[in-house]
Amino acid sequence: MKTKLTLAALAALLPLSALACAAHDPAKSASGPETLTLAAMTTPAEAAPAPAGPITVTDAYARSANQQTGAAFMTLTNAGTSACTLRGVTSDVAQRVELHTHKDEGGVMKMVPLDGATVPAGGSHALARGGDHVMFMGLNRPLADGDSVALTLDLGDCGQVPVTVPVDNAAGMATQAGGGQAGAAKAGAAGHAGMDHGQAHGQPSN
Ligand SMILES: [Cu+2]
Repeated sequence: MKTKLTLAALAALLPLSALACAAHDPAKSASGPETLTLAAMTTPAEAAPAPAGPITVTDAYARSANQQTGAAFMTLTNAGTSACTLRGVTSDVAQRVELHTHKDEGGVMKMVPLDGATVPAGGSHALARGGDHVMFMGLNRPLADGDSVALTLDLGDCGQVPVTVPVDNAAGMATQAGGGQAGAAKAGAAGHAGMDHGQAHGQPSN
């Protein structure tokens, strides 16, 4: 009854052509307001992951080795009583954001995709130079010192954790940046067999 009254009121304000459309598809027209109402009622409960989850993030920083790629590092600490696993990271800073780790293969450090990084209950796990890291591929903007990058960490049952990561390009640049770049370049596409971002990753930018 309410819906009909609302439609009638709307129809009175619409031109004849629109009125005809509404008349031809009353079900569709009627579903609009109801859907909106439902969404308004359910969104708050569903969209608010527990803000005080078990995971805290410290010592986070991001850097880029060139204009195409970058990475973020941080320490995740789990105050909970069960392990949490970082499954993925999202950000609008790059076209692709992936979890990677480094793997020593015959003395050559290769970057390989990582399914998840587990943070033990009551413990911590570091995403660090030469190890696990958040990889940015296809940067949408340059990462300049003083900038910050907004990330959302997907920790599954442990929640979605938003993090604002400051850019510090100088952090460890002399060691790992050079080594990582050279290693990845030497490894070539083999380091990313099965991945299709070899070109954007570990090779000198133009
Ligand atoms: Cu990587």
